[in-house]
Amino acid sequence: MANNPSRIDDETSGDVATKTRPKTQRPSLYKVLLLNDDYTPMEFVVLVLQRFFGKSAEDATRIMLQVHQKGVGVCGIYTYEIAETKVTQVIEFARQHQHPLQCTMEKE
Ligand code: TYC
Repeated sequence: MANNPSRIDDETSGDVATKTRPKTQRPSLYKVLLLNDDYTPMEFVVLVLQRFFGKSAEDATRIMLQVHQKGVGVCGIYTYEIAETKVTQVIEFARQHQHPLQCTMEKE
């Protein structure tokens, strides 16, 4: 009998109300780094930073000069697979143009 107050529902008696709070994990991030060398033209490095990392001419020039002076510089910070793709694209583009430019990634 649906409305009988003395009847204990077999389906729900003993159930405990719970509220699940889904744990979302943020992915690890990786810095993509450009390395200095003595042969790659400065204009080529600026082009790489604009083409593959979406930098303005000004930002690209600033990052290129930092790499030139300090030996290494950060092009961008990405999740693993995006960072890996950028590294591959840069190395392949440099290889096609016969420049020794090197690019690598490092966990943040
Ligand atoms: N050092 C290079 C030159 O004098 C320029 C350069 C800058 C090369 C940054 C690589 O990642 C680099 N032509």
